[in-house]
Amino acid sequence: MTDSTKPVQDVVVVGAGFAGMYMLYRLRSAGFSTIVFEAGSGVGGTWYWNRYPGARCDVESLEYSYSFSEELQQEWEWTERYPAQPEILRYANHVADRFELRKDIHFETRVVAASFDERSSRWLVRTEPGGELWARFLVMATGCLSSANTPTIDGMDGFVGEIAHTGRWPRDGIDFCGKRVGVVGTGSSGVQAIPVIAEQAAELVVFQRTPNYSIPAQNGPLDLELEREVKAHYPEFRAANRRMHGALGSRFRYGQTSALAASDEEVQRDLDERWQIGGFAFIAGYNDFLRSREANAKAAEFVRRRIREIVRDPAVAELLCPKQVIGCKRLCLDTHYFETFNRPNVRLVDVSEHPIERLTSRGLVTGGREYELDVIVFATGFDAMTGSLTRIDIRGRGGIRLRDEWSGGPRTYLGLGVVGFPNLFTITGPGSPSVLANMIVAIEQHVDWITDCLVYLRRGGYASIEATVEAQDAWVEHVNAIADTTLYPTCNSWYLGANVPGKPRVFMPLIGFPPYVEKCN
Ligand code: N01
Repeated sequence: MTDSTKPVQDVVVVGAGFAGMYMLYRLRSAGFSTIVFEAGSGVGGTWYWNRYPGARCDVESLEYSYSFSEELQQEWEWTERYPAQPEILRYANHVADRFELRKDIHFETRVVAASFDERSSRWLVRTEPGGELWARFLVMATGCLSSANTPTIDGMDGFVGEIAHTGRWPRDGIDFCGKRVGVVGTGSSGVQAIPVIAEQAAELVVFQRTPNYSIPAQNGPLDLELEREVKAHYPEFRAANRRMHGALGSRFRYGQTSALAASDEEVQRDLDERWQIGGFAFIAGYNDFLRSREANAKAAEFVRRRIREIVRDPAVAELLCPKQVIGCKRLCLDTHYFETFNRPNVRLVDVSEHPIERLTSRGLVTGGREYELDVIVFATGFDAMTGSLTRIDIRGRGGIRLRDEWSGGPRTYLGLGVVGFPNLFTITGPGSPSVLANMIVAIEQHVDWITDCLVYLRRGGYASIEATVEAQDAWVEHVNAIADTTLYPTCNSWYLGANVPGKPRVFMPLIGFPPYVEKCN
């Protein structure tokens, strides 16, 4: 029963990243009393925590930004083709100031539990530092990649040097000058950090378990002519991107034919041009790179050839050549990643056969050998898509726990709602395009949907909303059926939860933004 001594809000939003900020803006404009809780001391979410050297968005600046305010998108000036973390964080702060969002955000306040009271149809939300309040609706804007995954390794407490995770980077940074540094992990974070750390450190040892495909970002100062052109037609540009499979990249050509129908020379020419252009469109020249192993092999072999051309030591080049299907783990974009392995101060250590055994006070042991280090950087990723939700003790009808309900993998309707958890919304939750789309576009679509839904409930005088079992079951089946038409499920990616020991292997995001939007309408 609702305790009348505790405050009641219309909505509590968890997280003040790009999702939480826009959710607050929309709810406030629609007249809902709203409080946002944020564990960090500032806005920005993923861009607040991921301050590692080289951190940069892989989506172009002109696209990785809010579209809801014409004034905002006209006045903000990006400096590079892809925005670096400090610039994105400045942008997030600018948005918070411009729309006066901070007054409803409680910083350094972590939501640790939320339970649904069936009699009042309200959520009791508990925070640390200690506090409780009631909310009619609870919106999780906790991000898809925000629960850091640090491996448990014997001896971690005894290492006398510094340890950092890329996703929880110290605010004051780390001075690598003159130091012996180890980086564990070669996903997007490692691929971005390694070239920058290599320039500063005395020695850098990269511990690689799986080599990754990486395409040159071809980053540089923002093309002012392009900026003028985009700003002159921003709404049309945004609309064109929303029609794209991944809600981005409309200014590039996306091929509609099979790579198997083209000659090898044609395919190579196309890949070569796209390698020069840089970015994710590399793999978009043909429509079956992620559907046919034979087609995929053409793009994969192209990248392996480039690696062998770039890396001078043939043994190192071979170690860097990925063997899995290209694109089924998230494609990386880089600035001089493979070139970095030509530096005399950089060494690559393969830990695929001999996992990291332990840390000692002086360093890291693998393959029976100790590597002495002053700093160890874990670029080991995240408990993606579910971790930031299941680490909160969320209890729905009859006290059921989200963590238990999802013990066999996440189950949602539209990635927005969960059976047994009325009045709970998950922005870019599992089962929605989220990480397979431009995140900001996916966020805006979800936030708009949730706002419309709450306005509808208010207008109709409804106290609660919940997905039905049938709708959720059908949705989970739909997400899996789409994934099974592609090569995505064929390798050990975080999309499948395969990076976290013991996590059920379930393909979590929905492939394809435009058909998803249609289903939501
Ligand atoms: O994490 P990852 P990430 N011993 O999971 C290795 C987004 N992002 O932080 O592949 C040794 O991709 C692991 O090896 P393996 C983007 O969506 C975006 O790099 O599991 N190694 C892998 O090499 C991205 O995909 C941007 O065999 C271990 C690495 O650590 C997502 O975040 C920038 C290990 C983890 O790679 C996650 O990227 C950065 C162990 N015990 C991130 N455990 C931009 O937009 C794990 N690994 C730019």
